[in-house]
Amino acid sequence: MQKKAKLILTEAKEAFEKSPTTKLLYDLKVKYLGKQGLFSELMKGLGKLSKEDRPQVGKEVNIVKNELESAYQVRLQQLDDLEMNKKLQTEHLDLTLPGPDAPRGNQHPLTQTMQEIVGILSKIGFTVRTGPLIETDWYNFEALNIPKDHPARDMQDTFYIDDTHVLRTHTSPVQIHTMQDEKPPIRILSPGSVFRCDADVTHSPNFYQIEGLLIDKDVSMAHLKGTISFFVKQYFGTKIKTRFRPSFFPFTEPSAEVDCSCPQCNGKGCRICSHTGWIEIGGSGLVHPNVIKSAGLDSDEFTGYAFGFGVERMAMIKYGVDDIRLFNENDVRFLGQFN
Ligand code: FA5
Repeated sequence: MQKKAKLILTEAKEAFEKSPTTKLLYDLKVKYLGKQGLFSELMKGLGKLSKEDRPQVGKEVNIVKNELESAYQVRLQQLDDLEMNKKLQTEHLDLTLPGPDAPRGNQHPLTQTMQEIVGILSKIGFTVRTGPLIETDWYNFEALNIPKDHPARDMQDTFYIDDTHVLRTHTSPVQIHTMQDEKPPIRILSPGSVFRCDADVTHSPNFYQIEGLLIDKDVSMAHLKGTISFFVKQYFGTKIKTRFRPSFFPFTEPSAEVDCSCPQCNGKGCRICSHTGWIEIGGSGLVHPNVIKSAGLDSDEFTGYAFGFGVERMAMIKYGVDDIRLFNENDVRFLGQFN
């Protein structure tokens, strides 16, 4: 048996030496050292030997097998080196080629929309002011001329925190904070998160509004209309028209809903504008004297206008997005389109 083992070793070593590639060398390894290879076959013969001879013969055959395994490793290393050298001689690495581009992130479309709106209105003197997300009932409602039990409270489904605190339902309370803190003339914008118990494809329970407030002397609807028409043309394009529809907000008098002609169909009527040619973007009006008084200013001396736009609504109209939930799903295939 030992003799046979040595014969296999000699034959295999010769075959390993002659093998020109690592692939063929591996095939030889299987032939000689594999589970069903020649050595395994030989080992089966151990069982036929006497108990006394078996350990010694087994030991010697194993030594031969180990020698064959190291012969394989030596040849493998030689072939690996040869193949690598050949590659290095024939293939060239061009270190001057640019690497693959790292994927670039971009700002969230709502952040971009808010920055764009602020950018436009800051050109005509508006500055940014923020307010708390948790408001007292007084700031969110009463100071804005919405007393308790007033039916107007039903216009906004409110998340109450306790009897006197709410998640603000609109950015209008910032009007009060600003009038309390600053002296007229006041010209501010307030972008931020608001909350309402409201959810469908165009309504979200947590969305963004941008509030505008101007307080000065002798402010009229003409000033409001001029500002909003300027803004709409800057944001959507010069072809877009603005329409003011009489409406009701307790904190403005008179009040008007602001519509713009649909930028997707240029006012012809499409799915985005429910085939009316017009889309509502927000509410507006002249600040109610009661609101000016609540904030501690003299309503005989000062007048003002205010408006509040839905930021998601503005982005949806401009980019033709038909489902508000897309903004919060964090799908990079959607968000990456606003690069
Ligand atoms: C208000 O919130 C008033 N505070 C706006 C205002 C400010 C009027 C100053 C007068 C003076 P309204 O509830 O209509 O109004 O909301 C304003 C805009 O927010 C809507 O036109 C719409 O664009 C957007 N909006 C309202 N509810 C949702 C919602 N659930 N999801 C997304 N956008 C909404």
